[in-house]
Amino acid sequence: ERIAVLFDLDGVIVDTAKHHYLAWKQLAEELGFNFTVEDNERLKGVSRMDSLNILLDIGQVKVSEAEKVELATRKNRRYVESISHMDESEILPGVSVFLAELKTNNIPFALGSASKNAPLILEKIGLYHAFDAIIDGNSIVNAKPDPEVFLLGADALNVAKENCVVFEDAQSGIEAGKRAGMKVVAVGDQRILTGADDYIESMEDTSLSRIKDLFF
Ligand code: B16
Ligand code: MG
Repeated sequence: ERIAVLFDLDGVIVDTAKHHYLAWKQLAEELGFNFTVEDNERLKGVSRMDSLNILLDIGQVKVSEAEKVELATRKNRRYVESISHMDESEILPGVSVFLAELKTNNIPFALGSASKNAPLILEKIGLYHAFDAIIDGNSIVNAKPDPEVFLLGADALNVAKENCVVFEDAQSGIEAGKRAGMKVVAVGDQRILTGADDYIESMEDTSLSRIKDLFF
């Protein structure tokens, strides 16, 4: 039976959360309020516009739709500038070894990210051509926790959804994977993530034999 692996980007392949955080924090300060690292947890896996709405809610700030577009654009300009300096040294520990293991064993893998900047990030870290398919914020209508991003990934790889394993660091993404009918591995802090089929602290803690033993 053919199996496939679907990867979230931010928090699984690379840690872009800190770049997002600093760009959102600067925006919040310009709007006159503080934005903490804890607040930033709520934006993980969430689309750009939904993130802005959460941020404005935290600051109790009301703006027009046109201003929202301007604010999101301003944040993204800074975010893109800050990720433009990324390179392969920012690939998270364990990722390159695991991707090589999948390649060696002819297991196809795709990206399933909410980020519209995903192609740029993959380019910067030298992984753009490693993926068999890239599904990102530009390809989807419904953001996580909707399963769309992962279902499109399974389709692109032509693998049945029950034979797909999703790696996710965000609660919204774990939910998306489960709603897609897939196996989900939560990457990160076990105390804040729930509903997954396996929990690992870092990508160093997974392997093809582990997922085969657990799921297939
Ligand atoms: P952009 P993922 C998500 O990526 C991030 O976790 C989330 O914080 C961000 O708001 C979202 O992408 C949209 O990103 O503004 O670049 O389109 O975790 O789904 O890979
Ligand atoms: Mg993520």
